[in-house]
Amino acid sequence: MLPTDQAPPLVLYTTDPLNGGPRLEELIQSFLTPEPFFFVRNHGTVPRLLPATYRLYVDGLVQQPLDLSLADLQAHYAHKTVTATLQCAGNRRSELTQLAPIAGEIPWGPEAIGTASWGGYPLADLLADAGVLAGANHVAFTGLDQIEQRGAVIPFGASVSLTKALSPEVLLANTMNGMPLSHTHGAPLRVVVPGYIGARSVKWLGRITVQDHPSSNYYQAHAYRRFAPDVTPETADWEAASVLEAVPVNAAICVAREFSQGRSKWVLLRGYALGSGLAPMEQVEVTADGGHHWAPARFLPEQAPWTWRLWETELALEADPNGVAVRARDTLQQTQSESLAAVWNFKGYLNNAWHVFHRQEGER
Ligand SMILES: Nc1nc2c(c(=O)[nH]1)N[C@H]1C(S)=C(S)[C@@H](COP(=O)(O)O)O[C@H]1N2
Ligand SMILES: [Mo]
Repeated sequence: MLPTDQAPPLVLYTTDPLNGGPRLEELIQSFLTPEPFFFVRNHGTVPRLLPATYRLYVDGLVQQPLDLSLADLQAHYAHKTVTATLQCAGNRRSELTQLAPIAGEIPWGPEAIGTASWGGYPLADLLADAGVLAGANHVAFTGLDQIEQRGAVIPFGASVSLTKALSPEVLLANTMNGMPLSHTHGAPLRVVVPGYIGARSVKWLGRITVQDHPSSNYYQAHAYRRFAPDVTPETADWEAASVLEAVPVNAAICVAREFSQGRSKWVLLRGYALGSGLAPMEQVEVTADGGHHWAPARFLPEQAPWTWRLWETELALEADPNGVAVRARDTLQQTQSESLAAVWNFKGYLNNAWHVFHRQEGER
């Protein structure tokens, strides 16, 4: 393997569409993820939109449809900053494939996650200007990408409830960590929906539609659905399956570094923990014996309402750190499943079983 300072920041799964994430050690180097180390999840080719000709449309169940340039947005709306973690629904999918293969999906380790300070215009402010009409329940976002999907070319799209859309944390972002948004992360404008799966944070935003029903875009109506462990692609009832939305409590071990002190051997563990943002994280614990004994980890000081917490701890350990596991809990006492089998689903979404460290994964 190349030394880290010469290796590119992202390890790619596919190049077109561009999909990749950082090495785990680098993922948790800082509370805010530097843009080069922020995972990239694309369903199609990255569009390179020209700021000068870019328009954002707001339509549907509104009194006054809007047609805005970037200059209009800048002139009429307050620019705010929200620090938020984005996590792909497929984060930690690779562990699920230990139980059964998951075809046609990216085998993400725990690296499909990142935290940024996003700067942008509150969606609620645009909706207030447009005037939401009675009967509206959902706000749909349509991207300007062109994705080949089952013989057709479609944009990426998603929706959130009107209630979430009006929440102050939901932004139309044009900056990331104080820098202009990059093409790969959605320039010139993307949605950021803190607390929800990454797929709701539509990049290259072209249109916002206020409507009485959820988005009928393939990626919301069909793709990102949660099924019980016993459901197969053949038995799946797509319409009845629950829509993925808020992210569950989750944690991962990103670094396990062995060291000795005197005669005893230790391992330094570091990682991240997060929940939906509705409640702060309360505790992270690690176990070296399959869950019989748990030791608490220390949170690093930085925190914000919609972000992960980084944590670390040292464990006395004679054996190598393979098999050490982590679990987290929030102040509502929401926690994680012990077993992968309990959370297994054939699309491999939202794996939040206890994360068991394996050396290869940490070194990826
Ligand atoms: N237009 C568009 N928006 C998109 C996607 C996409 O393919 N096209 N991918 C989504 C998914 S599944 C995730 S997890 C996040 C990833 O954002 P990032 O690439 O900035 O990390 O973007 C979301 N927004
Ligand atoms: Mo995603």
